[in-house]
Amino acid sequence: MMKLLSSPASPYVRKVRIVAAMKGIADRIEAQPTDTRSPINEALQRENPLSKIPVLILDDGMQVYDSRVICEYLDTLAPEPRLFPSTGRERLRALTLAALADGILDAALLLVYEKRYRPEEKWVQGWMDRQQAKIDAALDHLEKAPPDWEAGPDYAHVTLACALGYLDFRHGGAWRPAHPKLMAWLDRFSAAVPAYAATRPV
Ligand SMILES: N[C@@H](CCC(=O)N[C@@H](CS)C(=O)NCC(=O)O)C(=O)O
Repeated sequence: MMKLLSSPASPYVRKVRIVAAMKGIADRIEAQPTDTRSPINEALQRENPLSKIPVLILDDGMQVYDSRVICEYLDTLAPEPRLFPSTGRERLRALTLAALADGILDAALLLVYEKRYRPEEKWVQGWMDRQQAKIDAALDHLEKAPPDWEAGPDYAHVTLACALGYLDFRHGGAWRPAHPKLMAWLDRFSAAVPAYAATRPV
């Protein structure tokens, strides 16, 4: 049995859980609740020196991170559905969209960490505005032409859905009114991938 160092609130862990469900291999992975808030969690640091989750621990003890690498590994464990296009422009398109969605997530997480780990008198508004501007520009770009899929959603779509889900969870869904096409896109994704609703963060 593989182990996944996890938290139900983590959007990066959510990506992995959705991919595992889509590949039909969720029962081969045991979630191991992992604390990332304490100043140092030595057990986590031993598995990943960056002290970040998710970490997938393979049956032979090998540690795999980060979420993209884990998802790409899981994609090799069952043939269908193919979640990472193997070559060419399709692969480039998927990885670039996934990088954009991960970038939204990274900026949204930094905004949460600014408030969680720094005292209020040290919050830097200009820096927070800078992160928010990245999120807003990425969403505006995606709103012009939300990414479609043919056979079914792939890894990039999973990543975007998790980014939007995190904006709902930690940022009050403030992205929604200005992005109606993306809202409809997320509804379509959710209908196509039941694991999305099943992994709603708590
Ligand atoms: N690029 C990483 C990001 C992982 C990440 O930042 N995870 C957060 C939880 S949502 C974490 O472990 N944070 C603890 C920390 O940064 O100290 C991935 O895709 O897995």
